[in-house]
Amino acid sequence: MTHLLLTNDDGIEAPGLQELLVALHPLARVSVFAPDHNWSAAGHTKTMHKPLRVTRYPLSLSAGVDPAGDDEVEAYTTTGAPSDCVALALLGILPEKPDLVVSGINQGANLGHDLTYSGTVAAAMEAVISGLPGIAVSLDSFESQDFAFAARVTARIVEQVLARGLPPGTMLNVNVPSCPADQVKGVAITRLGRRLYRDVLVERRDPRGRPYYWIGGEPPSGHPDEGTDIWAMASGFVSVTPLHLDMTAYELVPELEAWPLDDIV
Ligand SMILES: [Mn+2]
Repeated sequence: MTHLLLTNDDGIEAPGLQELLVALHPLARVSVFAPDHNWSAAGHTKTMHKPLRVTRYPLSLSAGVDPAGDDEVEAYTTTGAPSDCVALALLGILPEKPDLVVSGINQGANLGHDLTYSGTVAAAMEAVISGLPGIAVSLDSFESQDFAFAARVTARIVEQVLARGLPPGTMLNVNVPSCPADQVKGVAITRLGRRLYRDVLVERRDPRGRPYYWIGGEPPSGHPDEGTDIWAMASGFVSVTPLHLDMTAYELVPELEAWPLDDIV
């Protein structure tokens, strides 16, 4: 039977994970391995300098709606980051290796340069590094708790990935607009856009008068270049961006080969 590993970066109690669990359950056996607290913007972490705890977590399809329901799923929570969750699961805590790793549904879009910060995307990248396909899914809202449409979209994409596979070393980054489902224009296959961050330095004083800092400011905006993930969110499309982990700037290789560095050795 097909086996999915579900994780996220908002933590195992997040409503986006619960909604996705319910949507994916009819497609496959689903195991959950998610952090015990919110790791948003934790990026790709490999915890090396402290031990990681793993505990079984009582997660069920009915999520407390039916306390007597016998619908508990195999779920684990850890003190580690989202990428640690995937590593721990695949290194042997899950008795059977999954066929696909799905991360989400994140509260807040992951677009353009966000991918370098995102714990949601990092978990899918960890799957790719381990030789499995990965899908990261985010809802373009920091407030809306309505993950139903995003969960349905993800189930459809998961079906396609299970049927067709993804080439080795690749993953999908999915973002879903948070407008009502009947206003979504369709699915756009996109490239990464360019984020515009509006971070500001916020200085405060501790009780002993010493300064400390927050990275504050407004949520990021972005350049809505047509065909990008940022454009898709601005235009009401579901965005599906195929990614690989090869970050080489191939166009720069010939230029750098022309640099006069031959006399170094
Ligand atoms: Mn998050």
